[in-house]
Amino acid sequence: MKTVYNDRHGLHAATHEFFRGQLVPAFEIPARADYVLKALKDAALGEVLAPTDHGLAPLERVHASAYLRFVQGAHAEWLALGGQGDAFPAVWPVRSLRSDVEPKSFAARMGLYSMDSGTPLTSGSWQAAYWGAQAGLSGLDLVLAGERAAYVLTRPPGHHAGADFFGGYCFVNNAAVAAQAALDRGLARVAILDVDYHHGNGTQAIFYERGDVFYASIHGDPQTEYPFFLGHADERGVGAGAGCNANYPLPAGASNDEWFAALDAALARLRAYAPELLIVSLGVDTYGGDPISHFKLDRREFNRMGQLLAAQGWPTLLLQEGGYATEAIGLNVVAVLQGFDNIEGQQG
Ligand code: SP5
Ligand code: ZN
Repeated sequence: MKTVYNDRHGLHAATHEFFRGQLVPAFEIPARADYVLKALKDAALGEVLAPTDHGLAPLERVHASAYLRFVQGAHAEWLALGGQGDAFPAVWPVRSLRSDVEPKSFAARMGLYSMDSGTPLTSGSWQAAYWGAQAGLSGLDLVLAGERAAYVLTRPPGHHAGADFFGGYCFVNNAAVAAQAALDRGLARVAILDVDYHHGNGTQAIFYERGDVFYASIHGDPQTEYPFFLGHADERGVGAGAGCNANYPLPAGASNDEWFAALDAALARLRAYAPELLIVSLGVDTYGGDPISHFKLDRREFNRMGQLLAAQGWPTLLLQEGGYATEAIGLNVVAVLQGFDNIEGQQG
């Protein structure tokens, strides 16, 4: 399988993030992608390509222009105000406060356009995230040109980013941008399967009222796991999107049998939807050794996951999301991709 590698990912390099009121070493770091790239090359998995530039327009199809403009200029604004290092939000327009007026204050706009304080906005966040979306679009080009599947190696991840907010280490929703671009290129039905440990609140919200994208997610129960405020089983879509959203929350500590039962159920829903393209939000923070997550998958299970995804027969775009056991992430991703490719070999 070919990989599109966002070679600008290292421009987003946070040192710290907030956790329980303290600055702790950042989890979402450049070494993550470096380890994956090394593992892909060691496994000789296929060609590694650079992204081509599709411009800002495909990002504006899912994100508010004012939000994209803000992220693009935010770190320079922060420095101009005397800020040092990475920028963090500290105040949010929660219930009863207005979010329809964009304040002049930088601190206020940081809050207006974010969902948490755990996402450092760095000098290179915009560049890295922009090129991540371009990598996703370039991977989509490969699949629409007839590749059975493509993998997009990028960071920061995307699935927590909403139409007009960042959070959960995410700034631009790569899966949503790619799904919308596929529709804009003439497809009628796209499925997004999100296997990251965390619910992809941004992706769900972007397509919640639409029937042309089916979002399915297996994740830690939001009662106890980030992002806490979305991802429950009773969220099924509304309006034209009614019945096109399926959440499979599992308790922290869930067994691998429970995880694969949820995958079976999610895939059955997707088969009934009959998508023309599958986009996989491929977080490998479901790994037993992940430092911030609580599922128990290992190499064997990642390989099986890849086989099951390939067995559906849909053109498939796999996009990197989370995974924070830095040294293991490369082998975990390769296990998924090898599982996918084996099935392809047996069928072909
Ligand atoms: C894309 C993705 O996987 N985003 C995850 C965002 C999680 N944000 C909350 C992180 C909480 C960190 N907890 C540290 C626990 C240390 N023992
Ligand atoms: Zn995650």
